[in-house]
Amino acid sequence: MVANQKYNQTNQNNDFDAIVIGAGFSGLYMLHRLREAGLSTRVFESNSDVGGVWYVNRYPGARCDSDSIIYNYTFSEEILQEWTWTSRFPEQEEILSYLNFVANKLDLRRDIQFNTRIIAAHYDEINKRWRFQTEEGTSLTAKYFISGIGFLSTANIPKFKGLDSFKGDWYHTGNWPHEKVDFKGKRVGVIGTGSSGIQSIPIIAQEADHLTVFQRTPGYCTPARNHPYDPEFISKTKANYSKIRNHTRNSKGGYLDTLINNRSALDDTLEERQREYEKVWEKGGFSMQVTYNDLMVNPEANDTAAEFIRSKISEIVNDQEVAEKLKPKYYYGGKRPVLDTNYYETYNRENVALVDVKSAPIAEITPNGIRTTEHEYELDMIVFATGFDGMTGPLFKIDIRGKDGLSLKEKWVNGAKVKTYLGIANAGFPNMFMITGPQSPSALSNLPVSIEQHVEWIGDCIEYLRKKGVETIEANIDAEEAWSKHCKELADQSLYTKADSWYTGANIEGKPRSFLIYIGGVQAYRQKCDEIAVRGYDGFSLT
Ligand code: N01
Repeated sequence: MVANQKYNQTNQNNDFDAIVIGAGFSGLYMLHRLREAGLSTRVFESNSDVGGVWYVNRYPGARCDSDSIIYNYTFSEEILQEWTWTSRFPEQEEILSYLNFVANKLDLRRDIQFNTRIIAAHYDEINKRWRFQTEEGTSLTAKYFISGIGFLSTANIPKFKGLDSFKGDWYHTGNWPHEKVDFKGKRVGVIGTGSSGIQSIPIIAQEADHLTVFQRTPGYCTPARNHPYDPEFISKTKANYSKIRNHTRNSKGGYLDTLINNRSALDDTLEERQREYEKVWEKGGFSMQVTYNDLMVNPEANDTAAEFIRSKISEIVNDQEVAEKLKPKYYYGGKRPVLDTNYYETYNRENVALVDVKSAPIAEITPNGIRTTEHEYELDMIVFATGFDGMTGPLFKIDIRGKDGLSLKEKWVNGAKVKTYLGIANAGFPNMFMITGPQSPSALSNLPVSIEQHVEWIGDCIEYLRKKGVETIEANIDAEEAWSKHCKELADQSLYTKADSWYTGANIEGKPRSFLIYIGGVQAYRQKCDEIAVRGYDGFSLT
């Protein structure tokens, strides 16, 4: 309890029913839901406005790869009808405008404290309240603690020797400046070829004098084929939103796509498969993943899709040596696939070079550029598209302590033994809820669908506790064990765990490997969560 004592002089005015961290998609809806239920709620946000990941990921080309018409809240018919998306895959700026529109419409800002980072959240067992501390030293208390910080909000800047000595400017895609970065006349280096790199590389290449891409692992890209929406499509969509919502909630990933062929890829001949894959390639989006029913479980079936994409790379890229370097060799989908716009075509430009830093890793950043173990590349600017410390990273940035002063980091053995109940709750951490926490469908789902489900489940749970006069809710250890085991068993049957990626923590040096996503799908997950609620919160202790 030592850790809790330093917060004992809490100001009475700083006491709330609920404190939510983060004002992105999760925190905004959580605030609305709890306010509607009559709880005094305060959201803390380290940025200066709403938006979460869409506030900070302003890199050139940043856009979402969920269809815009399902990348929104569905809880309010009024909001659905008043907002109009302009294209299939929305740009960062448009998503941020959408979140601002929602925040204004629901008058959310009055309960959000911006520019304020919560650095500690400790559970006070005697008073049964969470005690928080901001970076500036302000203390606050609340009965309920809800994390809306997401799982991709901690930028990963690899610890390259010499970064401080670099004479030019450098940026991380996940923490991009608000003013335009001017690449004109510059020799730019981009490190990283995940979603952020693949979206930004074609745009930077158009503007920069020269672009060098430092690739450690290539991605599997399929064309986005983004296009503006016409008024007829929009009015049809608006008339059909309840059907669309029903569809996404009862699907596997919360997307519009459904399984195209309910058979193995190996049941078709090579020619038949080629025809099927060509169709989805032309259509654009993520349909490749749902062309057959065994692409993510059967390595041989998976290789047919992988090989199709590899053959496309050879067709698009003129220089076959470059094409070979761009071809991924791991399972398709093992790392998150990427929707691209002119990505492979960019390597046909004269001002673009690809450097393989798997065979010759980056040794250091020098005052004039990047030195690999083979060569020094002179650069005026470096873009780190090196991703995030996913899943546990954002939670570990806060000193979260539950009963007996045990920290979440200790409980989860620095990420080596993460155990949660439903990805929402933790044994030993009463009245704490995580939105899209580890072991929920999170990254393998369309996030607004998962976020709405979590927020509504948590909101309903808190209302239930208040109605029944229950002071605390806490996950039981055996329920947590069983859920974590179930998540692992499902994941082990898939190919997701077989590649090195941020899904498994392999992107961060020294980070323990574990796959922390429930892969059973949003429909099965919702059903499970609802059953638990109906049984009076089975697997939780209510006191
Ligand atoms: O990050 P990533 P991201 N030396 O981790 C490389 C979501 N998102 O920001 O693969 C050299 O995917 C690393 O190499 P490797 C989405 O969920 C969505 O692109 O580890 N290279 C990799 O190539 C996505 O999956 C959207 O070998 C190094 C790259 O950096 C997630 O965010 C848009 C390195 C990082 O790729 C993360 O995407 C953007 C080193 N030391 C993001 N360290 C959309 O909705 C890392 N790398 C479209």
